[in-house]
Amino acid sequence: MSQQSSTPTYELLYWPTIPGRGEYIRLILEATQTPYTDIGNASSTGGKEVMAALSSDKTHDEHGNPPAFAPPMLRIKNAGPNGAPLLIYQTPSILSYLGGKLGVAGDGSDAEKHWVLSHALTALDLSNEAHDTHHPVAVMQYYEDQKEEALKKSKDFRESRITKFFGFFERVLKGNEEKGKGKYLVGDKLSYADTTLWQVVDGLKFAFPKELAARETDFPLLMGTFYPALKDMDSIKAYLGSDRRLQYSNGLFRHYPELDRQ
Ligand SMILES: N[C@@H](CCC(=O)N[C@@H](CS)C(=O)NCC(=O)O)C(=O)O
Repeated sequence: MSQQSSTPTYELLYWPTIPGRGEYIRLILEATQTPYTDIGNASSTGGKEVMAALSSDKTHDEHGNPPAFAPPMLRIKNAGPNGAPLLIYQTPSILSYLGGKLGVAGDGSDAEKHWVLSHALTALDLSNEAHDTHHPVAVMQYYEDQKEEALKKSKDFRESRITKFFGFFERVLKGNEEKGKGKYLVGDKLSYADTTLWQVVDGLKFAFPKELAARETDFPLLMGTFYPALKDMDSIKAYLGSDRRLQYSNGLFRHYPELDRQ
């Protein structure tokens, strides 16, 4: 699916139909109204194209890019050596690349650039821990085969990890309140750390609705200012209302009622 019919510079390669970690990339492209093609969802053969880019037996692709371990990947036209397409992977590597190109990595200073990266990495740590609540033992096995461990993992995640991470981000927002007004983690404008944290909070609201509702007022800046403000930003609001925003299902953020607060 793409925002326009001409061929955009940026191509997202991610599994079709689920938001997953691809969503961290989509959100910053959408927030900045940057045209892109979501290869996995753009056609019925998109999934195969994503798979082909991951082909495990190659040492390089036809343009000289080294192999990518896992999606999301970003392909950028003419950005590689000798004008070849550049292929990069790892969510934070892609975000950091786009952050610099799209002006959403702070004010251009080294300080803000690295604060943005650090906060985005911390939000992605929380995202990884959320994934581990339903797959605490083996990534490639079914949830049903690790349910007992998932119950224990989720209890600890809900009671100590969500609170620790949310408490941390509340403190960051508070420390930056003069410039960021509770809406931005760094400085006085949107960065990819904000969109990444927003997506983690939104995913957790889907996965653990009771837990998040119970904790809503414990983090007034994060839940009362930051979360609704980003959701209400014109570009993000338009995106969230479009069919490009995929529904949560059996991906990174999953809703199993038994793992939520009882
Ligand atoms: N740290 C990587 C994790 C990538 C990852 O786990 N991707 C998932 C989809 S969201 C996948 O398909 N992984 C395959 C695997 O790990 O074997 C990132 O943030 O990009």
